[in-house]
Amino acid sequence: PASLCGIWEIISNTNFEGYMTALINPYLRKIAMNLKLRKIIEQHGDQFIIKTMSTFRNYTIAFKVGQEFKEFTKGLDNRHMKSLVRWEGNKLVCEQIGEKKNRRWIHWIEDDKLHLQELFCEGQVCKQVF
Ligand code: RET
Repeated sequence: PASLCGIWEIISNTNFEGYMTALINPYLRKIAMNLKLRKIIEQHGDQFIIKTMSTFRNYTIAFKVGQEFKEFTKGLDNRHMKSLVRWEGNKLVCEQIGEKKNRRWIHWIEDDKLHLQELFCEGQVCKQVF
């Protein structure tokens, strides 16, 4: 599998507001809009720890590719999901099954940058580059 290891600083964030509109209240949204996000990815084979860091709050997930895990988006939208990550070529794809339809994210490396695309059912697509 590809390596996504590293400390990644955000360089662009497209339609983060749209994505958050589907998930959280306007108050939290306003705070989140102004955060400079950083991803810290630790990877040993198919075992991952992904930390989304900010001065306001951090969000961490740990999983093994191909193994369903219970995800609770603590401090984000506080929802419970069953999540499953798998490789699609060199892309890391996560399906998040829960209250929100078509919730998923995709990670990949391109031109030495970390791309993160988070999709949403209501047609919202947020695209972040680190
Ligand atoms: C923070 C701060 C509080 C408000 C919001 C946040 C958003 C976090 C997001 C994390 C996504 C993580 C993913 C990890 C997968 O590798 C920073 C917790 C809204 C959107 C997709």
